[in-house]
Amino acid sequence: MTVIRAIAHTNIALIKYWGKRASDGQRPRDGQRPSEGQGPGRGNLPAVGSLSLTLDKFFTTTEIEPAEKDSFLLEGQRDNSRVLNHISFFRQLTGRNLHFKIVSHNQVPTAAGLASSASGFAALTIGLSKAFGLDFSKKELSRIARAGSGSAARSIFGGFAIMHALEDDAYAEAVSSPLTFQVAMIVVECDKGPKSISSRDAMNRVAKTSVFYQSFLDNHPKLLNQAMNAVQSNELRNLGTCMEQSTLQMHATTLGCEDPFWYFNSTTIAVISKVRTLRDQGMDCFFTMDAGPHVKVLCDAKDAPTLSQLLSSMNGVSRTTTCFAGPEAYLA
Ligand code: 2P0
Repeated sequence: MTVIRAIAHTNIALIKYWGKRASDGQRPRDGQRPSEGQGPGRGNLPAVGSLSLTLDKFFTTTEIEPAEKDSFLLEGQRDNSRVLNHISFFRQLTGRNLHFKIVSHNQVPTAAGLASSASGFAALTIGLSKAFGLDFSKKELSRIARAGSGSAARSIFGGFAIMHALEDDAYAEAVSSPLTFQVAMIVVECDKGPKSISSRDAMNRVAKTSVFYQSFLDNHPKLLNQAMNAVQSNELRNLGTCMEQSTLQMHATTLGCEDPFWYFNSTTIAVISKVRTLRDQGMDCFFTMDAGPHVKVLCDAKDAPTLSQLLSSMNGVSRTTTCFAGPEAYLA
């Protein structure tokens, strides 16, 4: 077997996945661990659906070749039990006792709230699928990617993708929309270095102790539905409004924990304020944040050069990257 090379692009959730489904379909109770690592259909089920945009500029490249035993290097560093579990899952699925050397590179700051696990597990999933001689549908690939990392299910697809969170299953599918080719997303880096609390740890803390988590769950279906309608009917403003509500509701949950925490820093707040001011002045631009201090600004593609210039000159902003809709995951 020659080396298999898989590439997947990162995605940013416009409507956020935040928290995992407990085995009984309720939020986890004290002391109850969410199910994880059990493979498609069962492991790592999100508590809510989500809607995302895959980006062109940030991606993971993963090379897979046969070996005596499994190994995984990310940017030259030995890593990570979740990846090794993913290989084991494919062995169990196929009954084939194959082992691989896997080497990944991120064209995205690793673990900085810019969704490197999404592109990482999507690339790994399509690469391993090929390595084990499987021919899965995209829906099935997205299910398997999800077991590795929830957001990875959406990176199997290009453009907009919706993640369906069912009672005992979850997978993503593509959403076609004229907006795919009309929007840009400016990634505004507001800090350097890795995030302080991983999203997995954060979600678990929120689900167990946040007084605001149930409100987040209760309001989520309506928001997802409105955002889907906006994407399908080509309404950037409605989409942007739902997107901002979703991110603020997600971040509010961290403030409601017994041991509160937050991902914002002063630059994050300044950038959000600037986006709101520009909107008041007539520009269609909308913010979102994930499990890190960076801000992603959704806008009309024609406004991206002006907006990027305005945001990159702000104090504390280390870099801006203007992204457009990216492709589905593929073998190169
Ligand atoms: C999202 N995030 O929808 C949300 C919004 C971060 C904030 O999915 O535990 O790395 O591997 O399933 O996918 C990041 O969490 O979590 C994430 P796991 P993941 O994009």
